[in-house]
Amino acid sequence: MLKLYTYFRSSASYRVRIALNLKGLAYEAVPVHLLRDGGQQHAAAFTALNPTALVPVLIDGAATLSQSLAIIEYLEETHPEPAVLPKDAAGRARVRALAQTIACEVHPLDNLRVLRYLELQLGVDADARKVWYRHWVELGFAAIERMLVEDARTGRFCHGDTPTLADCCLVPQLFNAERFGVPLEPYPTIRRIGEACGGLDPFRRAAPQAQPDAE
Ligand SMILES: N[C@@H](CCC(=O)N[C@@H](CS)C(=O)NCC(=O)O)C(=O)O
Repeated sequence: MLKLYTYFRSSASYRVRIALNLKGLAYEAVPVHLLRDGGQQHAAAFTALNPTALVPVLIDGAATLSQSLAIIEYLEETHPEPAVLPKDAAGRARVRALAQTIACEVHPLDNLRVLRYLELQLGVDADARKVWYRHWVELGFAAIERMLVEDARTGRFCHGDTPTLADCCLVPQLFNAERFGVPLEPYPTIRRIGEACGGLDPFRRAAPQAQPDAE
């Protein structure tokens, strides 16, 4: 059986949980507590699997995979249906661009280790860290809102009427934004898509509060 090293609140793990559920793939969840014991992602047993000390990691037989987008693309190649990437090259590029706007432009700046570095190494206080967090989410969400509104390929979901890799990334980022109190009024399309996804069982079962390690 597939094995996923995950943390309930990790949005990169949440992306992979959604994709696994959309594809109907059963997996064993192995919790990695990102705060306990100084962060279990730094334990030698975990960095042997992923030297970057980040979750998620997916184990599929002899294959040990890291990076959520690479993992989801792997799942797409090994279990093509139901697809989370469109059939046409331009559609795939659009979905990947939406996904990477979140995974490459927003999320890395607001990751736990970045916030901790601001706090512990640079002495940035809690209010300023919140301003930092919001800034990168707002910049990314403003761009994504436009990418969605200004493109006729946006449907019930980010691209058409079935969930794609873009929705796998958008929903966890939306969850994080709400958790950090980012005002979401300026992003009606993102909110509408978030609600559409929230109505689907694969998304509900992937949510942080539905995880065995939820606190
Ligand atoms: N680009 C990576 C990001 C992975 C990542 O940042 N994971 C976070 C949780 S969402 C993590 O493990 N953080 C641990 C830390 O910051 O020490 C991916 O998409 O898998």
